[in-house]
Amino acid sequence: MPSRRHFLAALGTAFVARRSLFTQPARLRPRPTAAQLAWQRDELAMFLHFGVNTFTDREWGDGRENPAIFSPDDLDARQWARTARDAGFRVLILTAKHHDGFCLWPTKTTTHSVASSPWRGGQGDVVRELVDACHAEGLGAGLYLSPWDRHDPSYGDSARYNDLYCAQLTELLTNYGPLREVWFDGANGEGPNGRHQVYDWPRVWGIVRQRQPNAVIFSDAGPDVRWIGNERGLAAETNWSTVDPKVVPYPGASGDAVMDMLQHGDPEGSAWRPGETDVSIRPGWFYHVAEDDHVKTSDALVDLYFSSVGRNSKLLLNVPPSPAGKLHERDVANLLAMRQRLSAMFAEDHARGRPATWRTTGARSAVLEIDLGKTRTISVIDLREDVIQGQAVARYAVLGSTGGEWRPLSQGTTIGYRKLDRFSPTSVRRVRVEILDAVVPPSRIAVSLYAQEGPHSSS
Ligand code: FUL
Repeated sequence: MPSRRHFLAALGTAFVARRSLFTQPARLRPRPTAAQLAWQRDELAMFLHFGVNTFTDREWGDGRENPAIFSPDDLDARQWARTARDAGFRVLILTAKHHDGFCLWPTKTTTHSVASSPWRGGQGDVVRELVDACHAEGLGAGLYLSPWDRHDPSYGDSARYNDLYCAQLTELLTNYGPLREVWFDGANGEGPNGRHQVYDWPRVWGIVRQRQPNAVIFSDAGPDVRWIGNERGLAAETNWSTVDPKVVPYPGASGDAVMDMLQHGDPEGSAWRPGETDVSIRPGWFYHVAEDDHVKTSDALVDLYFSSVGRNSKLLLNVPPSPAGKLHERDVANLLAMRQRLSAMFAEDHARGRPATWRTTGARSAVLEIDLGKTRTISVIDLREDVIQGQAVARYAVLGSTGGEWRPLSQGTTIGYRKLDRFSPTSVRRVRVEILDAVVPPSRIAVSLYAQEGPHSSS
């Protein structure tokens, strides 16, 4: 049993530790690396689930698929990349291998790949076509290599499979030029032989660092970018980019504390690890003809933008190619309509160039006030912290006035890279953003103000 003296000493240490966090100079707080910052500024990435499941109409293949079924007759990676670029996406991430173990590139590690398929006479390489298309359209490329492999007989023989997995990863990270993101999930089911596989994550991260030092590594457990904790496209209202790495020790860890950390982060966390929001434009991750009538509408896609990018996250939106090897026309149309709506909405910033004052009101509070010069109707506010300095704001309120009393427009907790609030259209001449609490003295925030639909909106 610890003595009372020990208990008080421990309490004292805890108190000092906590106090020192709040009095710590802002420069000691975690901050993003250049790669994490670039990742966040991209805002939108497109996920492409494509493989044998596209031809079997399944979500998870069992590893017994015959490579002969992989036969897209009109595969057009340029169409994927063009659509992504036109819709405002900056990066494409392809499932180089999903849980079924079928490799979309001609790997030397197994014959279970495109090399055994009739596509392009067995000479094709989807990863190469994706990377080339991204470069041609000025986009970045990323790859998802599922650790769970339901095909390979070595899966479950941990050391042997880890060698195979690392060899596959090394091929992908060596032969296709610079990648922007390497995507891992924690799925860890049984292999074909019913045995359990133990992954070697430190070795995997080490290979990425060595081969692609400028890429961010995504997994539940980071180390660069964390999962947001659901596949519905919802970052939490309170979303810190810092986490306590001990709470999510490895990809696929589960439990309430893990989910809480993934969704909210931790204001006192020691690691900068912002959340990525992955969701599909269709109910499934892979293409199913039966879901052609269930493609998310442009309104739903705009809502997803607000609930991810607009909550200090990044949107990784899955748009699965069809068996022909192309994005379906409905998905394309809805994506372009989403872009039109966002462009119209953000066309005119009523705060741009207007005089603004910033005044600190306490150790961890401040007020920003903007004079719009004339009365404007606004319904969207865009708040941004300078995250190069880290993340500080813990609570804020937005008010507007036409000259008389201040009326509340919106309120929230964290801001981070970008916080977007929508409210009913309101006429204002002055806008005030009150920073009510922060974990360190807050730096000046940036504010933009918009009407829901811009002046040139056609919809
Ligand atoms: C999960 C997988 O099990 C799903 O099939 C999908 O790939 C999703 C993005 O990640 O872990």
